[in-house]
Amino acid sequence: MFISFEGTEGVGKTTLIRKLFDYFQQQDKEVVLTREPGGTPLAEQIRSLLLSVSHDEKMSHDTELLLMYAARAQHLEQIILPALAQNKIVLCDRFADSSFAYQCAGRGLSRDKLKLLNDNFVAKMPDITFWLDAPIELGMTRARERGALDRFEQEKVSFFEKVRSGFEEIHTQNPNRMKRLDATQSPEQVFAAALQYL
Ligand code: Z5A
Repeated sequence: MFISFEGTEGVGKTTLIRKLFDYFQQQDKEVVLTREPGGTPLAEQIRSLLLSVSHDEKMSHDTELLLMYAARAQHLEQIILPALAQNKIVLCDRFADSSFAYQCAGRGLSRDKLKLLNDNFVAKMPDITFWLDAPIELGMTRARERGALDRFEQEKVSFFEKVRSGFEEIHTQNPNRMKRLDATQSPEQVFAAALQYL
């Protein structure tokens, strides 16, 4: 089973994934915990490029989109597809829905570009996607308590509002795959809701 976790920054994806990872391990299930962009050494290098704020030039939105998919292609081939072929559970912190929400809804890139990439380079979509949803300010406050901000985290609230509406749109169009979780609840409540759904 391939399970992805989506949402705007600081909503608690990583916290939930760790709890589910521990839960599945206690059940003696074979489970892989991974993330996007990243998940392999090469894809993690691409992640550094994407998140770094130290570029002398502004990264174009098209470059950002293509780097996301370069990392994803590597991640799918090296980690996700082999793990699924071995009947492992894959828990993935963000996947292709983030590209729709951030690059299309957020940055304003065309859906045709995204469709072209998804059709050609994404052989498998998640079986279940948890969308952790909370007001933008709440996630920002949680994330900002950690310190230095990456290139995405430096965006304004208005950008993240567009991203959130992107996730809302995916949810409306894929009610069977995407489950919305109320991320304003405590980590324990979010975990319990995810587990009950699974
Ligand atoms: N991106 C993209 O644009 N296009 C793509 O296709 C992909 C990604 C795949 C990196 O992602 C960036 O890449 C991302 C979108 C872009 N940028 N943004 N924004 P990332 O997942 O690494 O970055 P992130 O979303 O900023 O992750 P995050 O800030 O680590 O958030 P999180 O994983 O959802 O939250 P957390 O680490 O579990 O929790 C944050 C803090 O809140 C932490 O101190 C927790 O202890 C606390 N927390 C967690 N849950 C709770 C609850 N329920 N109550 C109270 N406190 C909580």
